[in-house]
Amino acid sequence: MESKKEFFLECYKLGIIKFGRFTLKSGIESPFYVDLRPLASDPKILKHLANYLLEMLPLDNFDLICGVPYAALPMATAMSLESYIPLIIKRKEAKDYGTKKMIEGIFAKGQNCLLVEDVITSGKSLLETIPEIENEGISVSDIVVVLDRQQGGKELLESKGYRVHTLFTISEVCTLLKDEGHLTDDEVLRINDFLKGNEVKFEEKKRLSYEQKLENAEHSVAKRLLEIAVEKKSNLIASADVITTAELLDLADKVGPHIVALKTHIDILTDFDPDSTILPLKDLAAKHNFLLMEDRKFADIGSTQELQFSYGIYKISNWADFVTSQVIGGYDSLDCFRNVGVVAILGMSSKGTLTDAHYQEEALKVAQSHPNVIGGVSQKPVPDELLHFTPGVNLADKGDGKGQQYHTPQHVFQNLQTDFMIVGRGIYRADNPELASLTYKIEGWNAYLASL
Ligand code: BMP
Repeated sequence: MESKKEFFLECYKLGIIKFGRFTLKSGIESPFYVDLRPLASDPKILKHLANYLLEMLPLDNFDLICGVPYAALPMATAMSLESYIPLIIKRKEAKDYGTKKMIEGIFAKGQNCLLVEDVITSGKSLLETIPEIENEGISVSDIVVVLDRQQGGKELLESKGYRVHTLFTISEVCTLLKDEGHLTDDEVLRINDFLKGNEVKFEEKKRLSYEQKLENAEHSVAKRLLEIAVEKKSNLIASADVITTAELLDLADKVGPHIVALKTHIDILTDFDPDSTILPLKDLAAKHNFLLMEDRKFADIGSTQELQFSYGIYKISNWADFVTSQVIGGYDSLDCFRNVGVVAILGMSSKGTLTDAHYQEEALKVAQSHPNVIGGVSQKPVPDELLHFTPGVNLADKGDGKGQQYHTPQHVFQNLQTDFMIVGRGIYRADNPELASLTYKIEGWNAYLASL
């Protein structure tokens, strides 16, 4: 086997430790996050790990091996296969039917069991697990742990008389990663501070400017939007939720000079006609230099979306620069939006929206990985590589009585770190939409500058 150091670096490549800013279950902010589950995805590493753990132990002492669910289960299984010590499985909850057993497998009272754990932090979860095994008449003398986070767990268990064997400690791992250039001195200092029990100060993450986003942007539509923002000093998208072509074109002409994009719901027009609606709209977009964003919120399988995008009377693919899409149809459902940018709906502005934290996390993964996606509609910060669009902005109102929830430009730029605010009724319902769009443009730009 390679050296322990080389072995750790192999494990590290699987993404088992991340450094940055993480909120732990307890609410404490931690400068690192450990998840050893990926180790089971590489059979060679898992086998080596089992052997490293076994090497540290007085194997003759043990009649049984048991992993603490779930992360340590494959580790305990691999150790059992390598050592021929029989495995037992501890359930997380007793079965509510049949035998109500907590421990599965063949064992006898009086046998001694080696307990396997992936990570030890405070030791509290081990102290809950051990009695459940001991209640079956099995004794526990030793615990073997892959990584000790050095937050008192080992000491706590040793004070109760258990022997705790740890393969790696977090300090040892940090030194190793620093030597290999994966961690800076500052990060190591912060981690050491955290391990000493001090509250760690994280630098407030700065939002990126449009120029910085432009440097990183890959999609041509994202680039054009950012270029227009810089040129016009505007981050305003006007939502033209009007129902006649005349109103749409009138609004587009009035607000055009102040916006980066005009957002349409083309299917609410009562008199849509490709020639008299779309051709003049495209002319106005060219005249005032803004993009067309069709807020179709596609939400179907890829094949149907493809038809909705290119056929029917609206033929959105012929004229929209970018479209909104739910990502509920999954990654492949976005493939059909070739040549346009997609703004993924990650979280909605309306009260009681079903886009909860879990949905947003999963939707974000799709958005971040799909090359057609330029950004997301969201009511919370999104990763830097995506453009962030936020509707629900109004200077006068808090809501519309129909579920819409409004915030100010200050809030969305400062707290949500949005890139583009979307304003509908605040502009098209104003007595003077042109003036209103200018006011929102200035408010939005100042709020953006203040948030930098
Ligand atoms: P208004 O500013 O009048 O509330 O309009 C908001 C616009 O943004 C509407 O066109 C709406 O469809 C859209 N929108 C939203 O309000 N919340 C979302 O989460 C997503 C949206 O696209």
